[in-house]
Amino acid sequence: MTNITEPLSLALGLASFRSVEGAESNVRRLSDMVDYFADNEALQRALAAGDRVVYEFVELTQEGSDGVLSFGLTRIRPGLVGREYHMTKGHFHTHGGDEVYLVSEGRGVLVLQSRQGDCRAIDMAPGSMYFVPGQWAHRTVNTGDGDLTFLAVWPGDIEHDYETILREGFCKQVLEGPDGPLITELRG
Ligand code: PAN
Ligand code: ZN
Repeated sequence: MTNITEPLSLALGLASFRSVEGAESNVRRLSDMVDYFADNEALQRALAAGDRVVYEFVELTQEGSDGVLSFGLTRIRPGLVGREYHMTKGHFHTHGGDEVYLVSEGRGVLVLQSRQGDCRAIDMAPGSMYFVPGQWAHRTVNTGDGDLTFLAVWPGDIEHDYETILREGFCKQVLEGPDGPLITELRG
C-alpha cells in the first residue's frame, strides 16, 4: 500500500515503479496459471522445462473512496502454452470501478466480458489507451514477439475479483493461427 501525496513522474518500466516506497511486485509463473491456460497437457510439458515467468506487475495501491487512484505497470513476456498466448489471469472489479490502460510497448489483445456475458476482443498497440468499464472482466494477451507492457489506472476503493471470471470462463480465447493471432469463440 502507498500513500502518494507529492507529484510523481515515473518512466514506464518495472524498475522505476518498483523504486517507489510501498510498491508491491507480483510475478506470475506457469505454476500460478494452472487453472487458466486451456491446454493443461501443454502447460505440464512447459512446466517440465522450467517454471518460467509469464507476467510481472508492480502495483502502487492507494486506498480510499474520495477519488484516490491506484496504478500499476504490467509486463507480459512473449510465449505460448500450446497454441494459447501468454496472458494475465483476468478479473472483475468489485463495486464496478472503471479502469484505463495505456500500452507502452508490444502487441496484444484485450479480452473483455460483461456481467451479462457480452464479449469483446480489442487489439492493443503502443501509444493507444483502452477504457475498461467497471462491470467488465478484463484479461490481457501478449500476441507479439516481445514484451507487452502497459500502465493501468483504477480507483482506490475497488478489490480485484478473480474467482467469478475463473468460474464463468472468458468467452474468447486468443490462439496462434497460421497467419497470426486467431480469436476463437468458446461460447455465446
Ligand atoms: C492490472 C492487472 C495486471 C495483472 O493492473 O492487475 O495487468 O493482471 P491480473 O490482475 O488479472 O493478474 C489491472 O487490471 N488492475 O486493475
Ligand atoms: Zn483491472
